Amino acid sequence: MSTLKQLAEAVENGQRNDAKLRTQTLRAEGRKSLEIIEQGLVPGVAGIGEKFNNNEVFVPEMRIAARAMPEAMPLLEPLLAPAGIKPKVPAVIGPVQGDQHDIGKNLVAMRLKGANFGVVEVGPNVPPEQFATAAKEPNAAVGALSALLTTTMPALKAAVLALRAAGSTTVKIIIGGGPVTPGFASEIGRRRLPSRCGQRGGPRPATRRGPASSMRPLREYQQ
Ligand code: B12
Repeated sequence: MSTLKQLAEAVENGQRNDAKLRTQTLRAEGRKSLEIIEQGLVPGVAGIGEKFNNNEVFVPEMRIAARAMPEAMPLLEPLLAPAGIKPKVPAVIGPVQGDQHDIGKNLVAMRLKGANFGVVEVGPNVPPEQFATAAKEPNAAVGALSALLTTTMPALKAAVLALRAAGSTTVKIIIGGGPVTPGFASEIGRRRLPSRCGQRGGPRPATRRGPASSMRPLREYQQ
């Protein structure tokens, strides 16, 4: 028997093995993958962020807690992105230059895979030209970029410009990360994409015509 709260605490305290075991137990007890992520793993990471904010812990503790997440995620990913489905829309995703935060990016990548995108993951800390190179070969239709630091937000714009300069004028861009606001998105030229695009229920399978958008509560923007 394990609870989502106990899982969150295990992540927050950086207890990797415990986090993994609790994730396994919750799955075995019939909890849905998304429920485990959204109500167990993510609150655990948010909890350590709160403590960091209040100067109760410092970077080393935050780093230890962050490592608990990749222990648990591989147990859930196959359930969100079923095997044997040929991805329809190529997408490239990564945190921008100077940004090491990739937990949220990994979650978004999982959701994109689950919605039938062929996801190329790069980074973290991805220079603009690396985005362009990564997008070229699969002829990516979607560029998904993140910045978790106020100081790396300008790199979002540089990455978008690089993707466009590489010749992909039709690439759809979605950006995300804590400090990203609708105001910033329009400042760098994005048009806001409604969070669920009028859809009901879970992710819509991707089509060649563009990205599905149902990764609530992600902040999503499209140019
Ligand atoms: C874990 C963590 C770290 C880990 C990162 C490990 C890793 N592999 O990711 C480590 C310890 C390395 C770290 C380092 C630092 N961190 Co830090 N970190 C965090 C923390 C606690 C959690 C981030 C996280 O993973 N959250 C959980 C995920 C699920 O949420 P998320 O990332 O926001 O993702 C969601 C959305 O943003 C969005 N999203 C995310 N990515 C994408 C991508 C796309 C395409 C889209 C559409 C959406 C999207 O969807 C996700 C799901 O909803 C936050 C605090 C917080 N509460 O956010 C601080 C925080 C982001 N860090 C902060 C700081 C200051 C730092 C350091 C500078 C600390 C230091 N002095 O060294 C360094 C910077 C390192 C660097 N160069 O990047 C500050 C940033 C302040 C600011 N506004 O600039 C925060 C907010 C802490 C704080 N309260 O002060 N950090």
